[in-house]
Amino acid sequence: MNKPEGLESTTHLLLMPPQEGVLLVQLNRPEARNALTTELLIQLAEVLDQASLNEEISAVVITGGEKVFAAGADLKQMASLDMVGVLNDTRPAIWQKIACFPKPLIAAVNGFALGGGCELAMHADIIIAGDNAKFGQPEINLAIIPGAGGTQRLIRTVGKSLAMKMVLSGEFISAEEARQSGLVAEVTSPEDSVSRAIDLARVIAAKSPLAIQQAKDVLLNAFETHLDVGLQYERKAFTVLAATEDRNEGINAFLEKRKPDFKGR
Ligand code: DAK
Repeated sequence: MNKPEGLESTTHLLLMPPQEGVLLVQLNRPEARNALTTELLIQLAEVLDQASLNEEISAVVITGGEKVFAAGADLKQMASLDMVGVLNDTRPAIWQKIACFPKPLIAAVNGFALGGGCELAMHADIIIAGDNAKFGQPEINLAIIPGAGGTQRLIRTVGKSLAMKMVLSGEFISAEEARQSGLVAEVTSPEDSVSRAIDLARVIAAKSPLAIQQAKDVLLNAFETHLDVGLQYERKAFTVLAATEDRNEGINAFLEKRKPDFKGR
């Protein structure tokens, strides 16, 4: 399959041509352990923006290197930012774009996911980790704190005690600890993490894109709201889906004992 228009590898990202609705994006700054420069983040946000508009893409897998997923914010860039520089920094807006990607995003993490690297993994909807993965928020060692949602997403995901331990001590957790705490969905061998993430993304890509979009939206909304409001939000989304062709197709296909053919309508 040819690469869809606008979806080409960039200086910091390698893109594999989408197959079965899944785009694979690999962070590609091995010389700097995939440290997240502003340029890299802009490129990632642009790729996700293109992917969100592209009907050939139903899900995205993001990965890094074999030994380092991403070493966090680029400290050479960060060193030059004073307080006014941080106040005027464009990166929060770029992170926000990544957070708003409406299609499923799966991270396949091998090796270190540190600081902004751990935060990037937490922007994914699902994390598959190689058993050599290490997750950490070591910003405290630099006399700073996480700045791309690390404090907020970590505590909501792993709970207070572990989040406090990671953020206050800078200590890393293993892939298995990350799985036990709910940060990671599955642990595989390092060689298998990307293929497992792609397989899972393909399973998701075969569903109705409308139902997937609504499910992701409603699930993420649970972080933002009280249970009663979240339940109302779920009901509205459920109601909206009742008006789709895909929903009729899904139920009819089950009753007629055949595979559904979802059209995204
Ligand atoms: N930035 C820049 N360069 C880095 C880097 C980083 N984060 N991490 C590694 N490198 C560079 C090293 O400087 C070295 O470059 P050269 O000396 O060759 O020029 C090269 O990559 C290889 O590094 P190592 O020799 O250290 O490689 P190892 O394989 O031995 O170790 C490592 C890999 C990932 C364990 C280690 O490199 C490491 O500990 N790196 C730093 C991890 C870290 O402290 N990360 C937290 C960064 S702070 C915000 C958004 C986000 C953030 C803040 C604000 N806003 C929107 C407000 C996030 C902050 C952070 O992430």
